[in-house]
Amino acid sequence: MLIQILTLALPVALLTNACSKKDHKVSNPTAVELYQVSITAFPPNNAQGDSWDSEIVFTDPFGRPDLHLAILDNNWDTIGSGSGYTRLNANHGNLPLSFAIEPAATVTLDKTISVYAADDDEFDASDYMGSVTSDTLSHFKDEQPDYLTVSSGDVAARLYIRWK
Ligand SMILES: [Ca+2]
Ligand SMILES: [Ca+2]
Repeated sequence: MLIQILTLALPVALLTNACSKKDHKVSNPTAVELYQVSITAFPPNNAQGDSWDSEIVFTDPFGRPDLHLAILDNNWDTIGSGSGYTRLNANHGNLPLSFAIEPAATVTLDKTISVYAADDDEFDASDYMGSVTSDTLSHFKDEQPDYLTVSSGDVAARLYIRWK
């Protein structure tokens, strides 16, 4: 419960803090550079309520997920990806999980940013976990926050951006 409260309270505190840094604002921004994604929540089990991987795999008897991301804009173009995580603890003890986006993705303000999360599988197609999508980036150009908080269903993330 304590972790849940901290997860809810922290973004509000940081966002408020970001608002006060007026000296860092870009005049007439035209794009953002997405350089990091932090996953703050993802579903503990698949849609059938089972662990993400078969428990008969001898290298991982607990069926822990292998979390991988794809970053898309609203034209469905892939604009970036991050290195993945293999065999995460089923208890989510490692959240938030940070993914460096390299090279950083430049996204113009008329677009949205979507993050697709999946359990990567060695021998068949990845298992879809969920996705989150930001508002159109121009909605944030006056405030110019350091990151956007996005959530949908069991997936939540922060999108860390630089204004350009
Ligand atoms: Ca799987
Ligand atoms: Ca897997």
